[in-house]
Amino acid sequence: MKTEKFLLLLVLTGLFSITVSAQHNHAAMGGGSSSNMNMNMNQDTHASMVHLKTETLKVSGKCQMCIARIEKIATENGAASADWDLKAQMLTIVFDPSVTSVDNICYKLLKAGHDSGGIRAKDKAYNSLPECCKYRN
Ligand SMILES: [Cu+2]
Repeated sequence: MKTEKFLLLLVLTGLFSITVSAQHNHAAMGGGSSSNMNMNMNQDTHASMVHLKTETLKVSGKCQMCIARIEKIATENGAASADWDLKAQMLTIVFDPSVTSVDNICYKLLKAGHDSGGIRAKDKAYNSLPECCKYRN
């Protein structure tokens, strides 16, 4: 009887410790997968921070010099890339919204004399453009 009780106790203790270690492993696995989730979330956040936006706005100009000037103004004011289509009078900019904005680039183009984003450049700015660049009739 005594030996049987002892063996039973031994078996129960053994089972108990197995159960505990199983739960412990489960908890460790749970912790592991949640930290993976955190890593993924961090990666997503990081990806959105460097996510580039592409916008197109109407910019008035006339010649090759305008192409160079307009694109230079855009890139000097934070655009990752800029492409002004002379025929379409449209500027396409690729930029990081945490670095610059359409409004910022638009404002700088207006100051240089180019009507931009539906806003007319001030006469003083327009008159400062070289003769070949004067796009108004
Ligand atoms: Cu020009």
